[in-house]
Amino acid sequence: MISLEELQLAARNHGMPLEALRHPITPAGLHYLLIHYDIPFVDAGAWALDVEGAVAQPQRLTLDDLRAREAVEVAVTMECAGNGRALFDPHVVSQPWLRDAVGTARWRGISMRSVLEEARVEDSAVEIVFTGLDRGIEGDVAQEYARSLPLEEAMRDEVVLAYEMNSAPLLPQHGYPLRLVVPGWYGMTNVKWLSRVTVLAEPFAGYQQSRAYRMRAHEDDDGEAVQRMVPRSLLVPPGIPEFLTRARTLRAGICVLEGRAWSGQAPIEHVEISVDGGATWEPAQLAADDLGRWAWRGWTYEWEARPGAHRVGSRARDAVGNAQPLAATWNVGGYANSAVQWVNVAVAEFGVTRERARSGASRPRPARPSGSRA
Ligand SMILES: Nc1nc2c(c(=O)[nH]1)N[C@H]1C(S)=C(S)[C@@H](COP(=O)(O)O)O[C@H]1N2
Ligand SMILES: [Mo]
Repeated sequence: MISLEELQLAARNHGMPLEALRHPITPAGLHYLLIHYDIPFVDAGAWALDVEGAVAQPQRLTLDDLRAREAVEVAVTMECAGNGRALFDPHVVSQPWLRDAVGTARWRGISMRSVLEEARVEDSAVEIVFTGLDRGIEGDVAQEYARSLPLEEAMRDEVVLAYEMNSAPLLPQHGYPLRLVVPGWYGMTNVKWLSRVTVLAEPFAGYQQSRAYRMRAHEDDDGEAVQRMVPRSLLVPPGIPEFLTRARTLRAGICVLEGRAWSGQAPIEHVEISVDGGATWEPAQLAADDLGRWAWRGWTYEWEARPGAHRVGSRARDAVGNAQPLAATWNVGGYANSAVQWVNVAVAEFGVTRERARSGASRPRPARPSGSRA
């Protein structure tokens, strides 16, 4: 089961409540959070970004310098590579995500390429390392959080050094004053509290690159680097939840199931729905993709919910044929568990709200077991 240490992580690093899938752009306070160490306290007046290494023209850029440049904005769905980890069996000890480590924001800042062009990257360059201000110890290694990108990825049009999230300065927990945003890649790539950009003539071998974030079948396996998000769809759990178990109850009749789907590999092409635990599947209706290529795509499905017990789920496929699996492949780090989300729904003729409204007011409140107190 989950230890107190994992609970300690889970209480700091919260997910996005799935009902917030209704928002095309996730309000900042509902966006998921993942912070390996501590949130640094940054004095933006004293802060500057250093661009150094294999460049002809090293740069030191203040926040005012960055804000004075041409701005770009992109809506991006970000998902932690560990999303779904707690659903793996055998259990993987780390941040115990269920499925809610995702969110979509509008990130505004300057294009990464413009910074690299100004610094005049040397011909020897192969990778760019992004280093945050936060420090900690992980796998016995004291480190600053740092991740690299191949040069050609860093030069992509839509890669942004962002100083705003949803039209406001970054919140401390999301990387104030500046973070990297790499659309399509898993969350760990998007280095927060950015302090240095270092151009390297050889591949980066830092902890978060060479030890963490690799798809390893067993402890001695070197594995493949985790990079782009695999397809996933999530649905807004229908009906109302029971407080403790979160089991869902829905009133019989037409229920429009809704959710969103995304893939870092290619655009979402198809979402299908099952209301019988996977025995049969029907296509969902895809919404217009007005947030652009790098954000999730909404979908709906009209369900005529009949009384009884149902198991509802959605499955996404992208334009290069990657499909969401019914069961994901276990790996040491517990990454990329994009297995279909099944929601058990009890459909009742009248629903429970009506029952409560009729009987709740006049009766004395029954004593509740302590487990159900907020
Ligand atoms: N400097 C720094 N950047 C970081 C992290 C971190 O711990 N330190 N966490 C990474 C991980 S694992 C994820 S999933 C995303 C989470 O971004 P968010 O908290 O803004 O949603 O930030 C990434 N960037
Ligand atoms: Mo993450």
